[in-house]
Order: sequence, then C-alpha cells, then structure tokens
Amino acid sequence: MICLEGQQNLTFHDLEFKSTKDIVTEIDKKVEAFLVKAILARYPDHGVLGEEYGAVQAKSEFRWIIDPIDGTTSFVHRLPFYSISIALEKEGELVLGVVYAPALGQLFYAEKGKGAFVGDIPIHVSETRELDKAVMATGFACLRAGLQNNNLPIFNEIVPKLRDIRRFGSAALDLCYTALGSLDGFWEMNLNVYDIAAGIVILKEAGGVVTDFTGGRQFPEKGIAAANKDLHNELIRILTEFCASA
Ligand code: 2AM
Ligand code: CA
Repeated sequence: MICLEGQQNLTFHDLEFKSTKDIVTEIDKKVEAFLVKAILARYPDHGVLGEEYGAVQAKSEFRWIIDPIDGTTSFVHRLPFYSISIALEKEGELVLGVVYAPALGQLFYAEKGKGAFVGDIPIHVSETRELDKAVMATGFACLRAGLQNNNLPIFNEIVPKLRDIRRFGSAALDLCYTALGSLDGFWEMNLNVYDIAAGIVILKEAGGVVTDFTGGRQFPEKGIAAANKDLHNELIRILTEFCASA
C-alpha cells in the first residue's frame, strides 16, 4: 500500500539524489522503516541490514537483509518492475527469501530446503538447454556507479547468442523470474548484497544455480550469474573466456 499509493503521488520534489544517477525517495525510506520496526518488534535481538538506513548491529545469529525498493528507477518512472526484497541469514547462511512486487501482484518466497513459490504455487527454473532458445535479463548497476570495467562488452558478447534479452531494472525480480522459468538466466555486476539476497534463496530453491562470473562463490563482488544448470554452464564458459581475454 505504501508503494502503490506512493508511486501514484510521486513528484520530482520527492526525489533525493544519492549521486547523479542514484535516486532515493521518501517511499524507500518509509518502507524500510516500516519493515525494520515490524521485524524488531517481533525479534528484538535480531540484526538488520537495510539499503537506506544501513545496519542495526546485534549479537544474534540472525540477520535480516532488506532492500525496501529494488528497482527505484522503475518505481520513480511509474513502471511496475520494482520489488521489496527481504532475506534472513542464520549464522551467515541465507535461509529465507521473500520478494514482493506490489504493482504486479506477485509474491515470491522460499525457505531453505522447502522449495520456492509464487503465491501458493511451487516454481522451478526453465528446462531450456541452448543459448539460442534462451531469454535472459541483465542490468547496468555498473554504469550508474560510473565503472570503466562494465557490463557493456559482456552484453555485446552474450546477447547475440541468445534468443532475446530483457532489462527490468530490479535484480531481485530478475532472479525471481529466472526461478519462475519465465527468464532462462540473469547476470549482472556491481550489485549489493541487499539487491540479491532474497532472490538467491528463491532461485536456488527453484533448482537454479548461482555463482560469480568465475563459477565461484564471491557474489556479488565478482559479478553474479544465475540460470538452470545447463545454461549456467554456458554463461560461465562465456564469462570466464571473456574475463580472461579482457
Ligand atoms: P536499486 O534500484 O535498489 O538501486 C538494476 O540494474 C539493479 O541494480 C537494481 O537491483 C538496482 O537496485 C541495482 N543498482 C542500480 N545501480 C546500482 C549501483 N550503482 N550500485 C549498486 N546497485 C545498483
Ligand atoms: Ca536494490
């Protein structure tokens, strides 16, 4: 409700610029404050990491990782491709993920070992095996951050090999659509943990594979690539070749 009404009533004056291209709205902050308050009311000893207000330190083994609006640019431009992303970590391991897209009416969630769902329907990654049958998504967080080493040459390398590409602007949703099998894969660089934490649990529980660009576990620091097992192998093959020759 905060997002749906907030998006309708948004004006230019409600925008705050974290940097030239990085926008935040009062709604991002309102949603995060609402969620942190609700979580700490129920679990007062838990830790929290949120995109807008940072960390609430705690000694607890549990830490909630929140992105109040993932896809703020879509949100500000009155597009429906934004989401609220909430993950729970236990002793450093992601065990729960919830991604809600209010404007699309879609609620994705997964608990480690218990499968992934949209609403009450179980979801699974696609069975597409070949790149030329695959539709994937990517994003350009690297460009907003002004990085020289960015996704453009990788994009040029991968896109001609695919059937098609989509760019929704919310990494959390990209991971969920890959989990749902609507997308066959996703890769991006320069993301933060709160962009992907919940989506990772959902993707893995839907049978997907997620790694960094080298096939290792250092995501999002070394990029993130997610897909079903076969297409993930294909993606990593291209990305490692590309990174070796770049
Ligand atoms: P945001 O909307 O919460 O900022 C789109 O490419 C994805 O990248 C979104 O998940 C977006 O999250 C994130 N993103 C965009 N620019 C970014 C930047 N400069 N640094 C980190 N993440 C970014
Ligand atoms: Ca985000």
